[in-house]
Amino acid sequence: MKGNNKLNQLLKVCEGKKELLILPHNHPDPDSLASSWALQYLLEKKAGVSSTVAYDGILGREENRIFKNRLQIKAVGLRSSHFRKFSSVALIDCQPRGGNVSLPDRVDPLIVIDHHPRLKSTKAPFTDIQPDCGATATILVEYLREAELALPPLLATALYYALISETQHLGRDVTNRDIRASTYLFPQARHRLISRIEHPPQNREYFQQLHLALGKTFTYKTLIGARLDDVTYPSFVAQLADFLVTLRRTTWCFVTGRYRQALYISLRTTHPKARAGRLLRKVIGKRGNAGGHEMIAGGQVKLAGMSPEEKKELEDTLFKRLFKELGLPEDLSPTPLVEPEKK
Ligand SMILES: [Mn+2]
Repeated sequence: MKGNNKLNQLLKVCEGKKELLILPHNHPDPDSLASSWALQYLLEKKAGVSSTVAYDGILGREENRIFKNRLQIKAVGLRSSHFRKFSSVALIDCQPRGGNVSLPDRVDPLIVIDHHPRLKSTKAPFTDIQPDCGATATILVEYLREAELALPPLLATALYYALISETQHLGRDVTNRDIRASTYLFPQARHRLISRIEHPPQNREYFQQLHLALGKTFTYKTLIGARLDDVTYPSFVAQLADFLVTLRRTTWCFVTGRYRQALYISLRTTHPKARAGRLLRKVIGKRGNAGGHEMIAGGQVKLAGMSPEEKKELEDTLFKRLFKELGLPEDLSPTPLVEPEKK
């Protein structure tokens, strides 16, 4: 079996290593955090390697914060000193030069495990890139099963939540491998805890941000879009895109939002075979980075040094390029999603 080879290879590259730095992508989501934890657990038990999980950026979504807290995930904020302290690095749910992980150019990772399409530049002593998995968690579950390791209940819960949150309960960009992984995890996961994570208490700022965002949302034929200015956390862009694409008769959704010195972009579609990732890479081009699957894709463009006009122009360009790719006329006039209340 292929998995067997991969597990042995992974353990082999870790031979003689004492400590490893595990990096999920920036502003990590449950898939990247749970998968990082699973790798940490696997290597500790099977290779005697201890590791630290560190991430750059913030956990913005309340779901993600409560996920990390309730499941007691030991991930710390990334510091530049981490790269001096650790001689070996593993990238999880992302790839070097993918634009969404703060890996210094001079650092070559030892391990790269991801489910996004392989970047041409991705090279490491160990790589396992499986774009036909709906979540990186699936790849790690396969290793853990191969290694015949029993899972602590909270790790099983984290991996199960990673799978269902990444795939909207196995409805989006999934294959049989994801379903097998979730079937294995299901009896071990703590479902009441998962329900709490899925429905966290939200603060007022969240509703305020949602209100402002809906006011900036428009439709063009079967596209729904929003150009948010500053957002309070970057994953709000993806969160809003998931929400907006539920509008009846909508087949595409495109949302942009600015956070610090970057523009975050999310693309969603209701077509199961639409190759959203490829489309978004075409739209963004060399301006930034993008990755994704059939139905979901995300990307970033650096905004450092741009004037307000240049930022606007960039957003105009991205929307125009998207219209062209989708065959929408450029001169369509947008319809606001919600009309302001008449006094
Ligand atoms: Mn993922």
